[in-house]
Amino acid sequence: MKNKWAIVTGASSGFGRAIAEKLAEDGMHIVLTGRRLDKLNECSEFIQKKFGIETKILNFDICKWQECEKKIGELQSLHSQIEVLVNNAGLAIGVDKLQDGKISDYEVMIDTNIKGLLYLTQLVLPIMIAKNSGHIVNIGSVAGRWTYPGGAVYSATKFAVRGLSESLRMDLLGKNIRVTNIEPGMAETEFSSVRLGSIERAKSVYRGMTPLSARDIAESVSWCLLRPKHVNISELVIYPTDQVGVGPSYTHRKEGV
Ligand code: NDP
Ligand code: 8X3
Repeated sequence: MKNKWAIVTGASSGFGRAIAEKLAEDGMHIVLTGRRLDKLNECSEFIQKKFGIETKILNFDICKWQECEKKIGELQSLHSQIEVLVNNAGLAIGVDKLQDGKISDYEVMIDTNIKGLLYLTQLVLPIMIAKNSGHIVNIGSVAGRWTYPGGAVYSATKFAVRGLSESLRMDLLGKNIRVTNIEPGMAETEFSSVRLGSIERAKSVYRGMTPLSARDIAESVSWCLLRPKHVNISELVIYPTDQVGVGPSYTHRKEGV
């Protein structure tokens, strides 16, 4: 992985930040993407200093095709070294039942989790195909396998990530490009604050249980990337030990906490 570049979307927080750090630790140079420039700058400085690797920041909204096209176009000089795309940027908004939710929230989830992932993949694939080498890691979710009340549209977007990952692996047969779908359960990042709109409400999601950490997922991404080139880890479902399914009834919580 030395002298190779990885593009990590949503590197301004949570999994993306931890993945950027772990891949930098593995010796990769990192393209950091996201909308919050201050957070990307902070991550960039931190990993450059700590691991002595190079970074490039692409500050854009993944929902906007023209911004994606323009920003990925800035990577021309790195084409021969781009080996990895981690499609991580994503979010859930709200926990309303389908009939009660807002169309605008549904659109944001679909635009980010499906269309954004598709845009970046479409833009980066020709670079990988041209050099007959690459690895695309999609961050799906256990919600892409099992659903729960109030999770319809988020779940649907992650089912789409699973479908796209499966199809892409088939379309790329013979091109020496690996495709991995990582499907985490509950992990404490900014995910629940974004979804529920408050840090206090987010805290209650993890009350009395031990969630996954962003580092847990970053280490799994690194492990998949570091398998020999003939080994493609197609899917990884990763639950915290205290969670065995999606939805409240499948989470173990300590009494009185
Ligand atoms: P965070 O909220 O901590 O991080 C989400 C990241 O996505 C941020 O860096 C954010 O950057 C980026 N992002 C969101 N919208 C956009 C956009 N329009 N354009 C560019 N970047 C965007 O959550 P997580 O780290 O937990 O989430 C990462 C992925 O993991 C998501 O796909 C999520 O669905 C998935 N996941 C999370 C789980 C969890 O329990 N935490 C479990 C399973 C899957 P910025 O705001 O700066 O643009
Ligand atoms: C989110 C996973 O279990 O919190 O992608 O719904 S879960």
